[in-house]
Amino acid sequence: MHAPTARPVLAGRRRRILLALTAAALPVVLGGCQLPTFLGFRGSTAQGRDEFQLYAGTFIAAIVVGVLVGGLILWSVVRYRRRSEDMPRQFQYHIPLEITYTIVPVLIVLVLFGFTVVTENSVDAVVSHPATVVDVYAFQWGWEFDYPSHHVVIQAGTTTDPDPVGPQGVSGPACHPAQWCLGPGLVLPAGQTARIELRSRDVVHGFYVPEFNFSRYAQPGVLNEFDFTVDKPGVYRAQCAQFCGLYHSLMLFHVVAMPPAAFQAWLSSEQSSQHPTASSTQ
Ligand SMILES: [Cu+2]
Repeated sequence: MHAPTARPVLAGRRRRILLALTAAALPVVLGGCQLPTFLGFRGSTAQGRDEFQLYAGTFIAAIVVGVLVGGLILWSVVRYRRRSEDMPRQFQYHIPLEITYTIVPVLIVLVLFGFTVVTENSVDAVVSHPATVVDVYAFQWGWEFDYPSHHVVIQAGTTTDPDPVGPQGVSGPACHPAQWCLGPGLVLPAGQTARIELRSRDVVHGFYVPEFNFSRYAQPGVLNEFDFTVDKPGVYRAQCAQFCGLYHSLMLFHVVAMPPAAFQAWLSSEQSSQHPTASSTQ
């Protein structure tokens, strides 16, 4: 039985703990600072940023649940530690409590599921008029990037080119530092929406661009379509993420996002260098 004066003391302590927690959380919430990355990428595309929001939100929810559960466990261990040989009060038929801890996790899962569906829909959405369309083919062991509107083909296989440093079709300042330029370059216009049409020529491969928070299977007989809207010009490392045989680990590529004008200039120069006779007769 509690003494009648214990309640205000407990309430005061609870208020102080709540104030301390609020004070600790306020700088993060109101400070205008960015969320931590939680060991992930913020996403360098419009789609990748949506993924990051979902990932960060899920991570924060997990931290809140973890701290709450861990705190309650610690509190009950200390508060209700053994003090005598008497049997403590039993609560196994506390129906309201049991209903609460059944419903709350179900609600958490439903909320996370809802956010996941909304995010997946926005990431999978394709625009009706992309700025460019690239046919991407994965094969053992390399990548091919076709720009059908300009008949430009960029291809490199790591078995035929044992030193894949240096992209085909991309050179100069876009390719620094060189170690980020492994494999062939998938060149896209920055700030515009590009459509990728992904296929495999043989086995299942994985098209993975870590900084885009994006991975998709390249499956034989299946066309996977998706859009990228890369935020800024830059070079983004990428690789096959599905074990596909002997040289899987060398199946690297990279995405080069260029300002739209530079992208068009690159496309035109590739077109004239790959089809010199066609361009001379135009
Ligand atoms: Cu692979």
